[in-house]
Amino acid sequence: MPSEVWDKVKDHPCYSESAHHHFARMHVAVAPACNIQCNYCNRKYDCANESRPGVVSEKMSPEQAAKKLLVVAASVPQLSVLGIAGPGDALANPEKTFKTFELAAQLVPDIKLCLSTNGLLLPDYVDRIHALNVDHVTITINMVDPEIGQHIYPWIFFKNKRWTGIEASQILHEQQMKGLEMLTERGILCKINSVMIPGINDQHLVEVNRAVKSRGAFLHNIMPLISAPEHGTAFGLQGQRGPSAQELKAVQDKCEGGANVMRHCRQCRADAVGMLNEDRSTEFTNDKVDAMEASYDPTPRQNYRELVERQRRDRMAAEMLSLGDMAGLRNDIKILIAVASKSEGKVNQHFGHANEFQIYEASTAGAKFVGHRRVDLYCQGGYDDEEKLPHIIRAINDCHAVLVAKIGACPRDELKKAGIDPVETHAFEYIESAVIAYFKTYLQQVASGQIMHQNRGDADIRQGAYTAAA
Ligand code: CLF
Ligand code: SF4
Repeated sequence: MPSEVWDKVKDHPCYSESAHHHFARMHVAVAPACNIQCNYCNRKYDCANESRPGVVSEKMSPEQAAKKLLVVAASVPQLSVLGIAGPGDALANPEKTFKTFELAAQLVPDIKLCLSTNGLLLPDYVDRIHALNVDHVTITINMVDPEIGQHIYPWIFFKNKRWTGIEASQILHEQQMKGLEMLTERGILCKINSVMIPGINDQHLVEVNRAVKSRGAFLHNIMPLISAPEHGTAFGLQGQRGPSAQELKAVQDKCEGGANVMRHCRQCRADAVGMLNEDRSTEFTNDKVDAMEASYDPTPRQNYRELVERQRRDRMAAEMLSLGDMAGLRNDIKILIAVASKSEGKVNQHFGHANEFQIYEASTAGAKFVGHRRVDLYCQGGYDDEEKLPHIIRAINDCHAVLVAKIGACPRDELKKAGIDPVETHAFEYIESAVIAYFKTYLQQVASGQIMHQNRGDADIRQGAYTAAA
């Protein structure tokens, strides 16, 4: 990656997989209105592009958003990005969105500004986005063929008129492509979000990937449809299902070689605060922020960035070291390994405390991050919730092993029965080197005949994103 691009993404938890182990984002919900209807969104809830439907956010003014940024930056040194991702569309609320960015840049000059939009009004605002130094823009593009689009978008509102059917999708598509081209011409990094809807656009996403790559998109984030009936979305009510874990991975894999594929998106809320795998929004509600005082101090933030640079160097050195000695081992085997990690890119979480597992694909080429699986907590603070265990096992059912800092006897036995190896021996190691070390042992056991390699089945994707701790 060219160094000027790396400098832009290395601290952005969404644009760099490596950064998401170290850096946090916050969203401010200053944009309630929307100008289109997506069949996966229920307007009573947050924007499904960037948050789970079903979690109501507190809306706020640009001034409240700026104060919240100051407070969060003072107490969360990992914070590197301020995003506007709804709960409607950032550009359907342009004055509030741009005022918020102006205030943010004045108050916390080292914050990155990030905007997410459906793209309908993008061509009108690209120059303003550029002038404000917003150098990360996400466009949700679910199709490049209006025939397909008409099954996703029942209507749009454009130039004082409501459009429906194929005409609506044609306009949306043209605006999205034009907006993307205008952004990349100006050197703004663009990420494309696509919701994978089985039977509607799943196979078409490869074409979407090609189309956005040819227009300069930096990253393509393919996310599973969330469509539980209780969310009240059109798709949810029609019984439209989301993809399984292996279906999602297959489409992401097919897109490899085109625009870079993002696989670590957590489909967060429009008011999310914290690392991608957590939500601290309830610590920073409007009334709590009103009562707090804060001022901008760059020193702890700079110290934290230096610490991360040291950890990154260590992690890479450990990975390189572990990659030795692969010669002679079978290179036709790939396995998935689930990892419980809370921070720093290490195997450092107890099985029962994990609200997600990171999934790595191990092969003789190394350890590659391929996704994550959200789960309900097994340990409920003082007791274990046995009913959760079958769901957790189904979420990592396609994995051969799960690496954890620690695990109790009951889940260990159940995992073994399901054919998943629970492993504590790599506790507190960096993930990549731990995954490679486990895989080497696995291949050696296959070579010696101690075990027989078998492919695993599919796994479930849990509906819904993180909710804040109570
Ligand atoms: Fe927010 Fe989006 Fe910016 Fe990230 S989220 S506006 S690019 S700072 Fe990130 Fe959240 Fe996925 Fe979005 S994990 S939903 S991709
Ligand atoms: Fe909902 Fe976002 Fe689609 Fe608007 S763009 S309908 S808020 S998902």
